[in-house]
Amino acid sequence: MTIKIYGPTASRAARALWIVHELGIPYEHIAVEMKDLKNPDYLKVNPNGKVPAMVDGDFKLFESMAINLYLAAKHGKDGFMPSSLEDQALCNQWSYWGMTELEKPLLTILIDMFMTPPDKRKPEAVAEAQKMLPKPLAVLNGALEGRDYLLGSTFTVADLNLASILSWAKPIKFDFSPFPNVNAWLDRCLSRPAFKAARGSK
Ligand SMILES: N[C@@H](CCC(=O)N[C@@H](CS)C(=O)NCC(=O)O)C(=O)O
Repeated sequence: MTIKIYGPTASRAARALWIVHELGIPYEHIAVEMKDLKNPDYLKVNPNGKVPAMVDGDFKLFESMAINLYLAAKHGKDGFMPSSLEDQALCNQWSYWGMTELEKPLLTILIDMFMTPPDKRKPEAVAEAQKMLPKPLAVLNGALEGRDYLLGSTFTVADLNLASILSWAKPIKFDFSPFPNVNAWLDRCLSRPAFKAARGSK
């Protein structure tokens, strides 16, 4: 049965859309609008009233990273979901790390820049968010030293998940010059045809 991905392309659903393109699996995109997320019908899909959500037959899943790790485990080949327990744990590590260390400050800046009327913007909150980014980015820059991807030479779900979060650094024009390895890795990930194809979805 075709899996269903819920959520507009301009939301965290973009992550799930990227992975279905990357894996080449058939899917149905239900671009439920943000205004409809608390409707009873959608709450049956995700009781949080948030996107993305995924339905695979009778199985329902929410949380973007969990959806992607599930799809990678189910459909990944050629090392996209690595086979060793240790490497799988590293995929979890980078996925959770991106969510806890990077997502909030990036989103704070993105929302302030693009979704907040000028008179409601909060420069102090943005400055605070900017200050939170260099430390984890230095860690990531170190982890990428001498390698193309997080686990070595193969693009894995760890790269996809983390790059999907860091893709928000592009519209905010974050200055990556102190983090050249991150800059090169992010460009490498975001130049993948599947990333571009996913953005063409509704
Ligand atoms: N941790 C969740 C966050 C989900 C989330 O907050 N999604 C936003 C859209 S990007 C949403 O649905 N917002 C609607 C709301 O909070 O009411 C995930 O990664 O899936």
